[in-house]
Amino acid sequence: MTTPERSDDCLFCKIVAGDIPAEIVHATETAVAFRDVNRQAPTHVLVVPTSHYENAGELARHEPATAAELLTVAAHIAEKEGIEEGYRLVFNTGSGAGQTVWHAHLHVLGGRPLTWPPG
Ligand code: DGP
Repeated sequence: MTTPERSDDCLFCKIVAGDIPAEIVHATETAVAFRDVNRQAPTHVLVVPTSHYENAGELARHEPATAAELLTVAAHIAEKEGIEEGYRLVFNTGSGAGQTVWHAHLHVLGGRPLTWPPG
């Protein structure tokens, strides 16, 4: 169920390709960061690989360097947004954890107090 190429019915592949508009905040060769439409914090950015894997585990197994790149981009976003003092990185993995889009993505959340445990 994982193909590195673009999946034609994948929302985030379409955003990466520019076929669906999104507020892109950063892009590298292997990752694209854009604002989440369903914002859960003043800063809520999604960092996605340009290649298509359905979750973070599959991405890490097939492209560990790209998985690491998502973290590097996330740290850059945190600095750019001025939230380095406290931000949260989340990979919802599987429907039981609330994953709704089946293209690996890292949530970068910050700009408000973040409680623990999460819901
Ligand atoms: P998750 O629940 O972890 O699979 O997160 C998917 C996120 O994707 C969710 O927070 C809302 C966001 N999202 C869904 N559709 C769109 C869209 O068309 N554009 C953008 N920018 N974000 C979207």
